[in-house]
Amino acid sequence: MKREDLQLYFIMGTSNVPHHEQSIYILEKALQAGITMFQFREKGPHVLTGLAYEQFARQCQKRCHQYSVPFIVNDDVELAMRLGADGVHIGQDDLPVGVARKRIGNMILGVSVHSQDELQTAINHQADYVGIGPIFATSSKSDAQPPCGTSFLQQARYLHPELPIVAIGGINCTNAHAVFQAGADGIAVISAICQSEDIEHTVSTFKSLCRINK
Ligand code: 3NM
Repeated sequence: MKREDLQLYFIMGTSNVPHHEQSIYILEKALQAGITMFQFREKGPHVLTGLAYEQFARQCQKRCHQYSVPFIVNDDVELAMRLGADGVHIGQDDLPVGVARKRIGNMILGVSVHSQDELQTAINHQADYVGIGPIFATSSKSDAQPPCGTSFLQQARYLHPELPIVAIGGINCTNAHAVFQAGADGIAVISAICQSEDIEHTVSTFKSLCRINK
């Protein structure tokens, strides 16, 4: 994985859009506009299951391949293996980092961390990147922790200058600069893109903020 792949990391599942049929259209628009990584995250109320779940994942993966954008699966290691995904992202409530690393071999492994201990464990098991958040308040994750601001992000960057870090949670075009200034390589967003009225404009604004701060 290239560190630059984290620059604009789009996360989506069917519950993040008003109508399921819009999901692929939104992903397509976001890919055209220049997102650099994608995470398939089918969580929340009324999620797809069984065959529909897997078919939707495959549709997303196919679009990502067309744009050479890494396709990452949230949490579901078995699905990631079946599909031959580019990687897996796990949180602290999912399977342990060491177990995930063993199962997926050298696929990309991303881990959400909220403390120095969690960060060190992720590094010890060769996480390819870590996610830090929620930086700001978010309504896209019902069990999100309270917003943590940028101080842990800054600390992580200071202690690990070479570690790929993506910031997440409540990030939009207005506050993204603070996150880049704090040392993030990129931002991970759901609602900023899913609820955007002009995805092309949103994506280009985020990407220009990222360049300014490099
Ligand atoms: N994980 P939005 S916050 C999926 O803190 C996710 O680990 C978080 O959505 C974490 O960009 C979050 O709409 C939701 O705030 C991000």
